[in-house]
Amino acid sequence: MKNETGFGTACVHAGEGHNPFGAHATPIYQTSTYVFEDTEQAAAVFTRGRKAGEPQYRYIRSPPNSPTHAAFIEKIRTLEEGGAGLALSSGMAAETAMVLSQLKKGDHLLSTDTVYGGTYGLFSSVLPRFGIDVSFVDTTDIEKVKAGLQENTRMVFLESPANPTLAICEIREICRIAREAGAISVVDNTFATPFFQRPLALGADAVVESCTKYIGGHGDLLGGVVVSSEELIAGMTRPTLLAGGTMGTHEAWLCLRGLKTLHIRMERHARNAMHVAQFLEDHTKVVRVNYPGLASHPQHELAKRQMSGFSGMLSFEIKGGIEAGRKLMNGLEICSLAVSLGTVDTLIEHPASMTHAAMPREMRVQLGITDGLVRISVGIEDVEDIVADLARGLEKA
Ligand code: LCS
Repeated sequence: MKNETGFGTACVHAGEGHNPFGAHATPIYQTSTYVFEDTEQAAAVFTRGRKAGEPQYRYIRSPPNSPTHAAFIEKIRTLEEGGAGLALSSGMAAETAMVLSQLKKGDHLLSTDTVYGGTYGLFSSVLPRFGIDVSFVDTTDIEKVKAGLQENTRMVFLESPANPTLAICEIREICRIAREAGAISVVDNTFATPFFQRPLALGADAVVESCTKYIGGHGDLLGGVVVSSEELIAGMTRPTLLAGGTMGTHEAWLCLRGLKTLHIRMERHARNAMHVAQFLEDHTKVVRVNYPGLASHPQHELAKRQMSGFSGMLSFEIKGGIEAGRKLMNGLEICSLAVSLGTVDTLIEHPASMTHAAMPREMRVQLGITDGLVRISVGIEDVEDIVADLARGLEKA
């Protein structure tokens, strides 16, 4: 579903307006429930809305939840070029809603091997308890994806760029192969955001995203979203409301506001990240930098084709392993030592002991998540200050 306006105009305007009293900003409808005039109206709202064609606001857990949620969903749906969406309480809740509603006992899920540690935990330790078979495959290699598909594969889950190695897989081709095999394809678009990558336009059936990151953008909320076709979202709505992981209203409003500046923030995140990546690549204490914008990235050409920019995340391997990494991370003043990502300020972390600690060590090492790997979510500060901070820290490492 192509946008009628430019991306930046959609960031600012999509979903906005239609507010009572001429309110300019969309209000926070801080209410749990909705009042009916009589039982007839109540019954009508449960089937079709207050008047024909109006949304069915009735209780906060039931999509469309509230007018604030609806405005946020309309904005993100427009940006991701999907037909409909659902707002969840976290990125993990969005993934859980996705798998709970689409998979059943006996089905197989094929997932990218390099995924966020929480995603790995959900897929590797929770789903098998419900009889869902899961395998983790190197999705940077199409042949391995083909070989990994099974008779009972019903979902292919991709994370690209992947957390924390920034590995990139060929979304269009994998989605095509998945469809041929009778599986739906889901892409975690958290790292790229719709500003740099639109998985639905590349052929994916659904997008999941942690709104905690770039969508909110300011590190002050927890949220998640699913965007897909109207049909798939209609099928997800009831299991999702029954599972209960709805986004809070204040969070929906923060996401709505955050998205208004997505295009501006992402440009600056990416520009700064490129600068930091180049600085690190030239530094004598750095062994390797993972950033899709560098010519040295193994899928740099694919990233150029598939994405319109390289976003703000990078990771690098420091000489001297974990000890050197500790000295670096403890010696910084502007960059904060913290998990999460996609915030206006720069965050630095150690995946092996923090975000990816739940992954078995052999698997981590095989995926390139070595003990000396450091991840940076490059913020929108003046890049000279970020680089100076890292330079000081690396001196101590
Ligand atoms: N998908 C990706 C790619 C993520 O990086 C995360 C969280 C999630 C999904 C889950 O989102 P949440 O439930 O936290 O909203 N990633 C984190 C990280 O790298 N550090 O802290 C959280």
